[in-house]
Amino acid sequence: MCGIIGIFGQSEVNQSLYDGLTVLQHRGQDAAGIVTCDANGQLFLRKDNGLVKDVFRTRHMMGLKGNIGIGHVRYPTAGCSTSAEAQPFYVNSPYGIVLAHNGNLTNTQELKAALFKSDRRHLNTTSDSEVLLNVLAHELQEFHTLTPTPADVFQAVSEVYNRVRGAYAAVALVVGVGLIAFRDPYGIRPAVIGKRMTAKGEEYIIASESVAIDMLEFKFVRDIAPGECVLIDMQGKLHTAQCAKQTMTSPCLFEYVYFARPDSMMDGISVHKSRLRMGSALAAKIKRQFPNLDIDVVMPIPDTSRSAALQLSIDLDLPYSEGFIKNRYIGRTFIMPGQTQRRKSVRQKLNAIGLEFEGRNVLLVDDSIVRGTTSQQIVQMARDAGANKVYFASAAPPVRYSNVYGIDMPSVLELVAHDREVEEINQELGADWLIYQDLADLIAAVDIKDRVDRFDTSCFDADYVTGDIDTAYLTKLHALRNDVSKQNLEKSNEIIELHNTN
Ligand code: PIN
Repeated sequence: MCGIIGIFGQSEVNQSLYDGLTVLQHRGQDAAGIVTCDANGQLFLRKDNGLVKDVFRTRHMMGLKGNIGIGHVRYPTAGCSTSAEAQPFYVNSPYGIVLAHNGNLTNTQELKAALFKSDRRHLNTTSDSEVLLNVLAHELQEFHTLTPTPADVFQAVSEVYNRVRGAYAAVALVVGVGLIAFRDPYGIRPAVIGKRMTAKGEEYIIASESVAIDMLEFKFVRDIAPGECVLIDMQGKLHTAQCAKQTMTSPCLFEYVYFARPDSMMDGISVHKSRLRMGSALAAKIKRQFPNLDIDVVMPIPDTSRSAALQLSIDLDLPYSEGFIKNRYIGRTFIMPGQTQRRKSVRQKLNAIGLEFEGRNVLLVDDSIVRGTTSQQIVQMARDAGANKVYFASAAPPVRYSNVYGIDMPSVLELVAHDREVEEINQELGADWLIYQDLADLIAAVDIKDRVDRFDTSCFDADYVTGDIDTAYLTKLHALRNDVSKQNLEKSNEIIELHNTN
């Protein structure tokens, strides 16, 4: 998963892009990058591995000149951990284009072959963003014009939609043409537009989440529609068009469960409110299944699950307490490569307040259970802290299948719920009792006002909305995502980096 931002300003945009990336940092902590473009059409790029605050120093910021720019924060995905694969990517022809994207393409191999054989384009990394950029560049090149019109841009993006499968929300800057953004025909990954008026004229922002719009004091305009393309031309004029033949609003359900910031609105839905409703739905299920359950206190596992846990405690009329304290200065366990590192980091990340646990029956609430390794250790920590009974509730249903649309989940065999029933999962976690949200309840909790056609629910039910995911694809993905292959890849990347520095 990644975060994208693009700004068309009336003055220098480097600071705003930087600030915007810091509020999108939760979408990816692996690498960051910004490209700006000045009035002469010169592009300035800074990208590297690391957090936004570490990648950009004053000297880099000074060099990022110009009133238009795009930025990116990257989440580590298999095959993508060297700084050469940080985004945005650049191609010089036609015009000079840079692009950053969030998502995952599902026909990358086919596209790579076509780019080489038919389009005569060279790819220098394994990143699918470079693939997407080259498809867009090729389609723009087909017009053989020095001054493409908005209609040409929209036609090129239509061709991108014809060729590219999977999930993608992209921002691109085409020198002399403007700032472009587009979202795949299913709208799996999010993208929003904002606007503000200045003394010099209008400014526009495109971002993965509305929190960036709020923070930079733009006004939220709307979500980019699935299959839509947005162009802000060099005069600052906004052009939009529906460029895909068939579309469906089918956002990723996991964004609401865990990934997005609670203060964002996505496809017309408040992430925060959807999490409160997840808590209510879970409380109702607990009441139905275990009316006599002896819970003394409800505890969130910080941070994401707080909203659901709070609402759950209110609905069950039980005390809510924060028994785990999180060290704010280390990364999220979910994204850390390698099992050994992950195991160690749970203890580094959380500490239990003994007094909150001693002799009590605690209901721990988490947003989801993926590998189960963190949950298992947390249950043990609660016991070590003196809990009498430890119950566990997940605001999401069992995660049983691969995510192929840009959330870097492990191989299915590493998912604790894969091929296991709830009782077996509970045994793995070592809790006294485990309850999961039902998928139908989760969907109802998020889409209360019927804003979307459906959701991408594939990691819960293997229903892949793009219709192109077969066993062969999933087998290949499994080979890439298991921990052994990730570690090998990390090692080979280290070797590549060593070669580069020598
Ligand atoms: C983490 C949110 N959330 C916690 C991410 C752990 C699965 N994990 C998914 C639970 S935070 S495990 O609150 O945003 O920091 O099942 O893989 O062990």
